[in-house]
Amino acid sequence: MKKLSYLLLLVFLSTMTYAQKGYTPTNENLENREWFLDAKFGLFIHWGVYSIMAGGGDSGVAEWIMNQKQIPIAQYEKLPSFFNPTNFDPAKWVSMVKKAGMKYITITSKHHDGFAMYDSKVSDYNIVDQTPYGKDILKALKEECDKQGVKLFFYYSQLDWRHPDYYPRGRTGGDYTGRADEGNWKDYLDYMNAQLTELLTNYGEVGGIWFDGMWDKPDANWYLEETYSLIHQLQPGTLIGSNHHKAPYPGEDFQMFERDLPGENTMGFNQTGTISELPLEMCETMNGCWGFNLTDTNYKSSKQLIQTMVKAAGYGANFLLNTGPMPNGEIQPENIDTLMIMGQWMEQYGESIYGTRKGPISPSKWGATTQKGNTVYVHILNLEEETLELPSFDQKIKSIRFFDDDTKVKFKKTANGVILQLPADKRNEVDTILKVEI
Ligand code: JFZ
Repeated sequence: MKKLSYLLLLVFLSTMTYAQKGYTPTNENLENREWFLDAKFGLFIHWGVYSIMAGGGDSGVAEWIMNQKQIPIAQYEKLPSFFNPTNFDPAKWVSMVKKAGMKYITITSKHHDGFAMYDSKVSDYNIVDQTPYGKDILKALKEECDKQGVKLFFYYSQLDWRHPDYYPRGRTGGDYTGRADEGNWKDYLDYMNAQLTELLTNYGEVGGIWFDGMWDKPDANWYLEETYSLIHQLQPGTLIGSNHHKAPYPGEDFQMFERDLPGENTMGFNQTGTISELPLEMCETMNGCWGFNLTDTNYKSSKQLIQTMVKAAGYGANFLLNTGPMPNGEIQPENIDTLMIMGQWMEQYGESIYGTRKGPISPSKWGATTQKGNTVYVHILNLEEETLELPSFDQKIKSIRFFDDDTKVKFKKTANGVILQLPADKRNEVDTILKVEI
């Protein structure tokens, strides 16, 4: 008897620590991971009632406005009645995504403010019940994605600034919200699981769930085992990823990096430095904000974004590029312009990105490499000199050609590898791509 209860305790403890312990992805899930690895480029969408505030004149504020400006729940709850995106045209959004060369969309189903952008039955704090618009935008978007062959992923915030049972509170969503100092954590998790069940039941095939917010309560027990196995039971093929900035937990199917290349930590978010064997994804903003901001015009150039995408691919990582749609339902014209330039680039050079894996030489200052079969693509992004020495590959080099005009690259063997001749007139301002046959 004693032995049995000890065993049960052990089982209990191990589920706490190990998330979805003993998780073996199904074949369908593994196939989706391959699809994900091939896809390389997706659109991140941060859209919610916070978009109406447009940052409130502060260039550093968007979807966090409730917390940053300490808006009590009772006041914030007025926002949904102003949300009426009459120009929302999912066909337009998805066509834009396709033209940009993107293969999937990850959209906020619920952000930290707790507002569901879909028809949730377990909470009336949602777009259908609370806004004059009254329609389920996730449903409309999913239908259009299915039509045009784009996969849809749902961002879901585990952190919730409004739910009374999100208690004890974490680092954010404190006293200003006006919530009582009580609540039942398990009830909150049940609520979250019920919302996830809705998302995985009512919207057909879901590409993935992109979790965020665990970092708000790093020491809490999130009972990941329950949540992850629920998701994989409902849809075994759905890819789970979480923005917890730690090494992946069992049950997760991909690893993400926020606003940094894998292994880098320029933003201070990615402290573990661990790069796992799972498929990787890096997310990035076009200006400095995720949600729509009227005054942040600090847009990254298409050149900069293409180069980051190429470097991400050099790590084998996808590039999830964000836009924050306006409250009228349209995408900012500046963002559309950038996406169209990236799409043209992908149309011309996609061969060196889609379907590739990381190349034999790790990304460094001068650029990155990708590989598909016997072809290695050398991407020269940043190089003043007209020569470049590459370390030797495992396999013998048969030929090296410039991607742009298919002419041969002159090279000399050295003790360490090869020295390439890269004359100025053969260089491409964004990315000089060499096709190396091995
Ligand atoms: C998170 C969200 O907070 C943000 O709104 C956006 O959705 C982004 C994609 O993900 O960003 C974070 C997450 C954690 C920290 C900061 C920003 N953190 O731990 O400081």
